[in-house]
Amino acid sequence: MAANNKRISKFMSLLLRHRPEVGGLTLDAEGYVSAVDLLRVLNADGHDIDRAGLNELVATNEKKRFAFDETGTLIRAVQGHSKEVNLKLEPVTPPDVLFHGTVAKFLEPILDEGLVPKGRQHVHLSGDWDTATAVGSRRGKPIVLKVDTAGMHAEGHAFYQAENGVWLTDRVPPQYISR
Ligand code: HQG
Repeated sequence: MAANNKRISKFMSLLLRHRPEVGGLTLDAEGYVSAVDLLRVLNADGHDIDRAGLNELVATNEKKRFAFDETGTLIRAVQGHSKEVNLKLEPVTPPDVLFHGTVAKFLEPILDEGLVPKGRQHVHLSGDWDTATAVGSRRGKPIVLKVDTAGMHAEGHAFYQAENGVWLTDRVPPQYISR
């Protein structure tokens, strides 16, 4: 991804997940804003990007963080929100095991109270060890935890998969977590 697009992607994550008001934007119930409005905000903030550039950014973003609606006029972040939005994801059966990347300082509270969403709307889980390692590495030396998703699912916990493949659930009680 071009350095320029990386900067724009970071600003878009702020606007579309956490603080749309920074750009004078309001997310609709499903987290969308008008692509025209978003471009206006990006341009006003000094980012040189037009609609073709936005299409390219969405298509090439390494974590597929953003998506247009089916009309192409609206855009949203596909996961990672702290703002309350209803992504309208259907519950799906997860693989038997999923992974969560974190760091040592969180281990004790996690094993004590389980995984909780903290600032976001969901706990984020990864489908494979390497992705979880990368997620944990954002904060330091990564620790990967295994989650017994089959056990959770059998007990009625709902799982969702965002458009970019990230697994989401409301919380993970400690008895389903192992190292
Ligand atoms: C930790 C990135 C103490 C949890 C990534 C994590 C991901 C607890 C932090 C996405 C805890 C929350 C999400 C407890 C959980 N006590 N700490 N009970 N339960 N934690 O950033 O999963 O690049 O909200 O281990 O790739 O790190 O933004 O979640 O360390 O997909 O697209 O609390 O963000 O994607 O941190 O990352 P986060 P996350 P993007």
